[in-house]
Amino acid sequence: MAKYEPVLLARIQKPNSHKLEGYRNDGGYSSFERAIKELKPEQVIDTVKNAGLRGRGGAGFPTGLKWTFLPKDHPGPIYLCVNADESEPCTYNNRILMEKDPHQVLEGVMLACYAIKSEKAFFYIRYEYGTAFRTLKAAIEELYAAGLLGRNIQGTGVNLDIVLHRGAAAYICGEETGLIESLEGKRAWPRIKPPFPAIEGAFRKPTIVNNVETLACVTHIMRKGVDWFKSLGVAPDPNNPRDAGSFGPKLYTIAGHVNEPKCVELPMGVTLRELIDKHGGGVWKGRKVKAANPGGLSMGFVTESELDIPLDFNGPGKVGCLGLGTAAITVIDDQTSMVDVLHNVCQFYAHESCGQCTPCREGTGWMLKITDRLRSGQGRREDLDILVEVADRIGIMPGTTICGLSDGAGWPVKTAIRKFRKEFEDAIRGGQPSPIRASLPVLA
Ligand code: L3W
Ligand code: SF4
Repeated sequence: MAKYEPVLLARIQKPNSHKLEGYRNDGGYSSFERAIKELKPEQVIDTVKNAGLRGRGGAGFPTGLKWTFLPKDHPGPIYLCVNADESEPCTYNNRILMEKDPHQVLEGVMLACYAIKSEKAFFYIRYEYGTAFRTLKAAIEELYAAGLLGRNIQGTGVNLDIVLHRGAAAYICGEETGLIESLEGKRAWPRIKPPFPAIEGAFRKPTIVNNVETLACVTHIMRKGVDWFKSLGVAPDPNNPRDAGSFGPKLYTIAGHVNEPKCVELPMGVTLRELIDKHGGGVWKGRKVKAANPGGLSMGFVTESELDIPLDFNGPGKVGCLGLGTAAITVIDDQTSMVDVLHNVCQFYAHESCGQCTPCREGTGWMLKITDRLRSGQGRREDLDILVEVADRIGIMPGTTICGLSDGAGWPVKTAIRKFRKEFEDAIRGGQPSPIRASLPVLA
């Protein structure tokens, strides 16, 4: 492949890349000014639809299509919520965009608001992201001072406010209806859908929730055009009439047991192996890959022999994972116990389940108890089948829960047991506690 020139990360090495002046000098906000002066909102929606942009937050839902779900001729208000509650383990692509080039994200927010006829955007940012919060706050203030936000922007009659809202420090705040509840000042308990937020969202008004990277892509689609966006990535599978393709640039984060953890921008469809070996500097300490997450913990695990799958919206599904998720790669080396890894995973979901739905609350707790037993050398032969059965039953897909957290909790368990079963069986047969267990607190 010819050398790829980054677009989303193009400016991050520049001095003061977060400041309005530099962004303006690089052509920033020209797309927004052109849109509000020359284009109808529907034209912006059509452009984003034609580009085939799919959401970068995890589900890959077509962005332009989501915008069209808003009720027609609604008297308003209509809201945009920016989902910046980035909490999927090892995912930090949004943080880099917000800290290093916040104006490209804000221009996407402004274009999206113009497209959906919203006069107010709520920017919900993960509590732990202090630097990004301060950077965005300053960037939004710059926009008000420059007359790019507020009332009657540049005499066009367009009004727009952006409200920055600091999150409540829980994984579930990133689930779109949990985010909305939290924004409204309540506990982030996800809502039953339908109604989807596009019909009834923040403050019971029609609301679009989009991820930070998705909105940054909107900026570049409006600047560089549909053909440019569609020239990158992977075209729809001709054998699958429901496939919408995986177009455009993508940020991949590489973490775990690699020599050079980093965030890289590449066209959709790069393989896991290329990301680990070429961009992540290979596995640390001269070791080999045992397992990896192809796109966030919730997607499940792949084995070393599955590293050649392309990371587009379809690739991970071909090896039994949930999907591309957040495109966050976590590498696990061949010296690491999968029993320990899975125990760590189960701790995360049991802690983060909001507890509303019995299958999720109890299921994540059971999975933690069983993996704790396996780690302590007290595992039973039937434990592995029980784990898979619980993981299979607690999802929104079989329809037992309100949100997707329970699905996300199940996939790493199912894939770890199915793909590394012998290692778990050996641990049960050996009856030895994990060697590092002695230094860790025993869970109840
Ligand atoms: C109107 C319909 N709107 C769907 C909208 C819906 C939402 C979007 C996708 O995310 C993923 C999970 C993990 N009318 C609609 C409709 N929509 N049908 O489309 O909806 P959905 O339900 O497919 O997914 P979701 O619940 O929004 C779940 C990923 O998120 N995940 C990641 C978490 C962490 C991060 C992060 O750190 N950045 O995202 C965790 O599970 O991939 O598949 O807007 O309203 N008929
Ligand atoms: Fe809460 Fe889990 Fe139910 Fe989601 S599935 S609403 S996290 S209990």
